[in-house]
Amino acid sequence: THTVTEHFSEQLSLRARALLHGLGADVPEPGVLLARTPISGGVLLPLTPDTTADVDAAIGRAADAFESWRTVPAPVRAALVRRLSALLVAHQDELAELVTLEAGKIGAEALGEVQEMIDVCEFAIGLSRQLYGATMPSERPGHRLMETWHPLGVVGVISAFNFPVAVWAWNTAIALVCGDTVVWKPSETTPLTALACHTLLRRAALEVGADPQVHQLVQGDATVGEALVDDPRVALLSATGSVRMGGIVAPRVAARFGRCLLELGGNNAAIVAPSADLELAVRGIVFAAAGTAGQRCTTLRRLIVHSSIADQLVERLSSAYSQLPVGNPLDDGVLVGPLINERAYTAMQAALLRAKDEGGEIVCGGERVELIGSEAYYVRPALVRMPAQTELVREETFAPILYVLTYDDLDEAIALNNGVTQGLSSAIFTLDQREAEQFIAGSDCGIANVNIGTSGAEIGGAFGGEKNTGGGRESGSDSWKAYMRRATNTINYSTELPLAQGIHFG
Ligand code: UN1
Repeated sequence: THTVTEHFSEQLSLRARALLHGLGADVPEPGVLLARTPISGGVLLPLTPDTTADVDAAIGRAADAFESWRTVPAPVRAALVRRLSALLVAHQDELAELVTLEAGKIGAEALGEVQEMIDVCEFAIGLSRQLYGATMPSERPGHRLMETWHPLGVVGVISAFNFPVAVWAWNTAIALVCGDTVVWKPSETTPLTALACHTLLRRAALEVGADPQVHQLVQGDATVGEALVDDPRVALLSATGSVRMGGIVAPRVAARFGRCLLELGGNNAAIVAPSADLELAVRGIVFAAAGTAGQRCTTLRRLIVHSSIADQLVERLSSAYSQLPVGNPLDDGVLVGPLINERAYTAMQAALLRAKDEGGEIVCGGERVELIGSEAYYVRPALVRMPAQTELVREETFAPILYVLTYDDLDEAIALNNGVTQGLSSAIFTLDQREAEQFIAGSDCGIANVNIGTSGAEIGGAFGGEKNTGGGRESGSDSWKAYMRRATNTINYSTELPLAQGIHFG
């Protein structure tokens, strides 16, 4: 029998094919890698995964392409990124819709993700004329001491399902202007958006006369990623994903003295102080905690509220939560789309059970909403009061659960903020400048915000976190330095040969 859900899944599959066609990508060879949509749980398209031999060949092509790409002047390399940016502008709607189909993001967030790609392209274009090295005074007469930055080599990019296109763009736009070539292994959950990005970049390369081999796409499961991790031709491995994945990747890359750039889990907290503008805080909290169905690495997972306002804030939040439209992310007005898959749903339910065991009270949410068949996992975002920062609260569950804790003095709140192994993002809501500054100085995270939530960073800043989050920085500011190697140069323009440290030799 042909169910309504099956029929709907077929329509989504046809839509995915049409979008790929519009984006210029060929329908891939069918195989065992199944691109699914979390909207219905159905299959969009079957793809053929790459073998380790394919990965080896792709790294070889990227390594060969590097030999000439590194000699192209950086502002000329930027032409490729400029063309990519123009193609992204032209295809923003189609690519965003593909992100919605494959990752389940609502339209506004999917468009925002493509905007983030365009933004980082613009940043990289400007950066291509600003890969500055320092000069410093030499202690010797007739000498110049300086630093120059050089292309690094092949960059391996491993990305996650939740930002299937923006995180690739952060890495690739910067790596390309830095003179590197890229081999990308996307999440096996989002192979179609990856194919679309790869196609757009290849097209941009052909249109500006750049070598299309500067970018390689390899698709498949962990064995494909491992082939990148272990290959000595991959100079930098930039990986986004779980702490568990980073724990496997980092020592293997280190064992061959490769470089790693890690963006791992977050367990982000916001402190709400007595002086906070509660109306603004509620809006910031709801976007950060329930937006993207709780599936950002920057998602707000812990709320640390001053005990004098806790009841009032929880009430306002629970009323805001009850009005959140959960549903098909293709529909206008929906704010919370599906979880990525059954595993995410099971993990969420297990966490909620444990919360009760650990003395928690589920204020609202957490239940499944069966909207589109039995293989799609829609949930109401959960708000859970906890008596303390228990073991569960210290873990990252990649689902929309916000744990609420209380505090009495700010030092205690900052200690709670820092009392987890992850160190990505953090925030405080306060109108007291002294508290805001104490928090900025005291938070041990890579991101510390005031009067906005933990998620939704702009590309201009360096993005990343400390501790188990991995320590890497991507995107803006001087993150480009991770994608280049530095040489220190001493130039003698005198006729003498004075030695440093005043040494006389002979
Ligand atoms: C991620 O979830 O991996 O700050 C990245 C944000 C986005 C990026 C999140 N700009 O929420």
